[in-house]
Amino acid sequence: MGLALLAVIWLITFVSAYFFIAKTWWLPTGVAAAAARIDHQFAFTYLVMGIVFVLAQCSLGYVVWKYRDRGDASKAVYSHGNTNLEIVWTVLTAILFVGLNLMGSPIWAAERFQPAEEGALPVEVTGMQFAWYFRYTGPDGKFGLTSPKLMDPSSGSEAAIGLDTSDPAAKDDVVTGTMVLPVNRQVDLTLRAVDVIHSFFVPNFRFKQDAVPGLAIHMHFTPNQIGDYEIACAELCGLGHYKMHGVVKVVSQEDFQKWLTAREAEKQ
Ligand SMILES: [Cu+2]
Repeated sequence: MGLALLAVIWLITFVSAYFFIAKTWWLPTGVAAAAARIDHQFAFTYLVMGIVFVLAQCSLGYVVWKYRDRGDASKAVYSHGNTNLEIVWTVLTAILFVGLNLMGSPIWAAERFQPAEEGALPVEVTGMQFAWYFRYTGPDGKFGLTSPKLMDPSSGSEAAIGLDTSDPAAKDDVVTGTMVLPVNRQVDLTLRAVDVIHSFFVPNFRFKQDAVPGLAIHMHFTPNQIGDYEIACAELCGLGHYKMHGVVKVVSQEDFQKWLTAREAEKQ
């Protein structure tokens, strides 16, 4: 019986480790400037945790087999365990977790806390049950005012995000249901939410950030490959959460300018 348990534990360990080593289900292609560093950190975390997992499960199987019932069972006694050993593995675990955090956080912090570079494209993303809207400043380079009082999600588009059309700066703002971005230009993102917390997640950009009602959250990233990529909501935000997704089209600088000029012309 002890041997059978050892075999089952080792089998589960090796089979589950195989799927990660073979990358059966893995991340989609990374197409943003920070993607390589994020992937490197991700792979490193998996490698370290994978080694810990395999070692721990192998020792578990071994111990289960070693202390199997040999038919000469003596009475089991309770022991408090080994305090020194407990201190050692708690400290090691703490160092590991804090260390991985310290290694990874600068990548995220650079996108979150450093200001966007000069010439970055300002785009505002608004999440609501259950859609995403994207706003561009128009020729004046400024976002117009919005107001929670004017928000009317059932009307969609400008009314949904509460655009105050009496504000001169709002007159040329372009609001769309599809996100279009120029390749190799930094995007200065502002994230907002109308009703509940949503999470703007573009797996290909390795970008995920919550959109919180009442907050305007700034982040920036740089897409570096032309193509269509999926936007998902990564926060369980209600019954329609599963269908809250959109598309981000990364196009050439010229195509982007053409598209934006056409949208701006529609506003005239
Ligand atoms: Cu959502």
